[in-house]
Parts: sequence; structure tokens; C-alpha cells
Amino acid sequence: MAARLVVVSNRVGPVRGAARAGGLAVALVDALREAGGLWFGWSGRIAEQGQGAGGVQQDHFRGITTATLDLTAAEHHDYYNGFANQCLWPLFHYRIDLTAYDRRFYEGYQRVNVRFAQALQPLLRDDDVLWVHDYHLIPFAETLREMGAHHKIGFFLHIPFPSREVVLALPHHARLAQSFMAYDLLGFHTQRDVERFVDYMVNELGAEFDGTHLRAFGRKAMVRAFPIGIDAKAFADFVYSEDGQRQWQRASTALRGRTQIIGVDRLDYTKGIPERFAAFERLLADYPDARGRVEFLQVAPLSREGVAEYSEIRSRLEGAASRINGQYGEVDWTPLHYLNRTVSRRALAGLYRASKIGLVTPLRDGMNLVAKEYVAAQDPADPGVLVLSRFAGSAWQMKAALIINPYDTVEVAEALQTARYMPLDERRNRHAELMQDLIAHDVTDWRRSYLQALAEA
Ligand code: ADQ
Repeated sequence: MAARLVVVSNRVGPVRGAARAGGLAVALVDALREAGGLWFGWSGRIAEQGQGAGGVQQDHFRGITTATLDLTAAEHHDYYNGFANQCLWPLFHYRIDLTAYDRRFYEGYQRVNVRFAQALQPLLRDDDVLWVHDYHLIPFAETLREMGAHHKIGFFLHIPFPSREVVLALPHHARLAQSFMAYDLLGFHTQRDVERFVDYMVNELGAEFDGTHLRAFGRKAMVRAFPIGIDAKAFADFVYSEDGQRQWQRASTALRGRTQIIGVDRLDYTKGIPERFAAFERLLADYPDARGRVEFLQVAPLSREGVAEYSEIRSRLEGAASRINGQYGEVDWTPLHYLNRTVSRRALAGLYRASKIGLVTPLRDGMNLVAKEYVAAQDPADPGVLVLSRFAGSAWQMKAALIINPYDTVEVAEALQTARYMPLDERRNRHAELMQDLIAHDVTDWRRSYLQALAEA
């Protein structure tokens, strides 16, 4: 019998409604189903202030077990909002200016990793294989190994690994590096992330690298890139679902022949949304023929509302949106539509299809799945054009997109204008190239190649 898979991630996704949650949740649920697995992590619940967090809650559904823990209010503050989202998240996205180096955050982070490891350990079987996800849980394997675990444990980082100089700004960087080495396989989205990680480990910490394995702190780990994909075929089918059709129709009717540009992101300062608004404003300023003929729809549900930077960016965007509409709008034309709302994945597919231009401008992004979803939702016979930031991990794969520098609003406005007038032949060719790669490197391919490498590591 194949070894059981244990997935460990900060949030345990919905197992029952995984298809609705989409992307990663589906991929992990499929992997767990194949191996009859266990998914372990935070429940998403916070205990009342001053209350303990209680024990592990287990649930079983179609061969998958979930085991979750609540966080105390203090843990949520120091570990989740603190070290994970105010220190590692900004730092790994090159926002040294937003990085909070509070020692209490780091201690809270370590404590939660220890508590999680202690809670998982009694549930482990000898031949389990563990797959740990993302920056919240870097010390997880080291902590488990200190408790005697000898399992095969892999790690995947969903966000970028930054260049060496940036990592050095973290007071605890060498401790974290040691924690990384407790894994047997370290997975990153792109070869560039692998190179930056190896450069840091070798040149700062004296690790040795032989092209596939890194040796440091008395341990050896395989290091490789596994670019995550989407289920491109399923996403393309969403366009023809009831919700997809409804949104597509609704948007098309409202557009009355105008061109729609779409942006879809969690409201996060790494996604380059203010820069995107500025580029749209530049388009209207520099290309008068766009006025009255183009609309920009930005869908950005609020996220991490407990962190101050997130409310700041929210008010900044509200200001920019009303200024642009105030300056350029007409009684019968609103240039910019800005919605702080989550849309179902099917409805999202319909919105992408109704949009002739997909505008994805992160200042840094591990991969960026929106770029892939936009392409998958297009009509191959008359596809829209993707304008994509060179700082998204996906730009390394999606070379047939119009690749731009998101800081350069003039260049982005030019790309939007190019996209508006791109001939059908060129749009088809670019789309076909992008789609071919999306299908060849989909999310199933991603998890299979990761788990195969882990089995061999
Ligand atoms: P995120 O930073 O969340 O993920 P991204 O890869 O773009 O970024 O994925 C976002 C997902 O949320 C997409 O599937 C998108 O459709 C969905 N989404 C966004 N806005 C939505 C809305 N309004 N309604 C409904 N759904 C919405 C992190 C890393 C990325 C990496 C992924 C996966 O930051 O770089 O690509 O993990 O590894």
C-alpha cells in the first residue's frame, strides 16, 4: 500500500466544497484522496480573548481526514498577523519598508509551530509522507524532528524567495535557514527562486550545492522548482456553467460594445493595484480614443484586515477610483468599476471571458494564478490579451503575454493600447501558445511531480 500523505498548511481548506474554493484546495484534496490522507492545520477559528485554544478537532470525509486546531487571540496576533504577515510576507515580497521585526512576533511564530507539531505527532504513522506548505510553517519539520520524527518531509514555498541582501535584513535569518534544512525536499515556484535560495545558503551560510542537493547544518535537502498550474480545462468549462454564463451576459450587456479590462486580486499591497489604477489613468490621459470606449473592472476582496497596511491601501484605492471617475467619467460612462467582493469561481470565469484585456501587475508574486485563469477562460477563436508583470513568477512561463514593468505606468498604458488594437491572428497565436503550456503544466502535473520528487528525495 502507498504511504499515507499528510498535508500541513496554515489553513485547512474546505474538503467538502473544495471545487468552489478552487486551485490549490482542489489539488491538495485530489492528492489526499489518492493516498487516503490527512490534512492538518489551523481551523480558521480564534478562541475568545484570554481563552485557551483547545485540542485537535478531527473530521472525516470520503477517505480524507482533517485535523485542525484553533488559535488563541495572542497566537493569531503574533504568529499569523505578526511574524507571518507583517514580517515574512512583506520581506519576501521585497517590502523591507513594511517589515516589522518585533521579537515577540518571532517567538509567537516558533511557539505555534511547536504547538502544531506536538498536536500532529501522535496522529502520525511510521510510513507517512508529509508535505508542508508555505511561510507560516518553515520551522515545522525541524520541530517535529526534534521530537524524534524520521519521516520524509517536503516543503513548498508559495511566495517568492527574495535575493540574499533582502533576506539578511531578517534578524532570525540564519535560524530560519537551519529550519529549512530539516526538510528532504524544498520546492519553489521558479528556477529564479531556487537560484536565490541557493545563493543565500551557499554565499552567506557556507552551504554546499551540487546542482540538485544542498548540504548545510549537517543535513541534505533536494532543492527544485515546481511551477504551480491550474486545472485549465475545468476552468475553461466554468465559462459555460450557469453562473459563468450569467456573469458573461450581464457584463456584456452593461458594456454595450465597450472594451473591458479586468483585474482580480486579493486586496494586497504586493499586487500592484495602485500602479494599475495609475496606468489606466495614463491610458485615458494619453490615448483620448480610449475615453468612452474602455472600462476597467477591478475585483479585489478585502484580506488580512487585522494588519494596518491593508486598511491603508484600501483607502488609497478608494481615493484613486473616485478621482479617476470624477475626472474622466460621463453621465453614460463610468471608466473604473471597483468591487471589494469575492466572486464564485464560475462567475469569475464569465467575467474573464467578457474582458478583452486581463491586467495582472503584481510588484512581486510567487506565481499568480489569476494570469492563468484569465487565459483559460478566453475563447480560442477570439481571445483577449493578457498584460502581465515581469515580477510575477508566471511571467517566466507565460512569455506570449505582453510582459510589462508594473512601475512604468507609461509602458503599461502603451501595452493596454497595443492589446486594444492587436489583430486577431496575433491574439490567437499568443493565446494558443499560452494555453498549450497551461494544459501541459496543470495543477495535477504540479502535485504529481512534487510528490514524485519527494518520494525520490
Ligand atoms: P495569492 O497571493 O492569493 O496566492 P494568486 O495566485 O493570484 O494569489 O491566487 C489567488 C486566487 O484567488 C486565484 O485563484 C483567484 O481566482 C482567487 N481570487 C482572487 N480574487 C478573487 C475574487 N474577487 N473572487 C474570487 N476569487 C478570487 C499565493 C501566492 C501566489 C501563488 C499562489 C499559489 O501569493 O503567488 O500563485 O499562492 O501558489
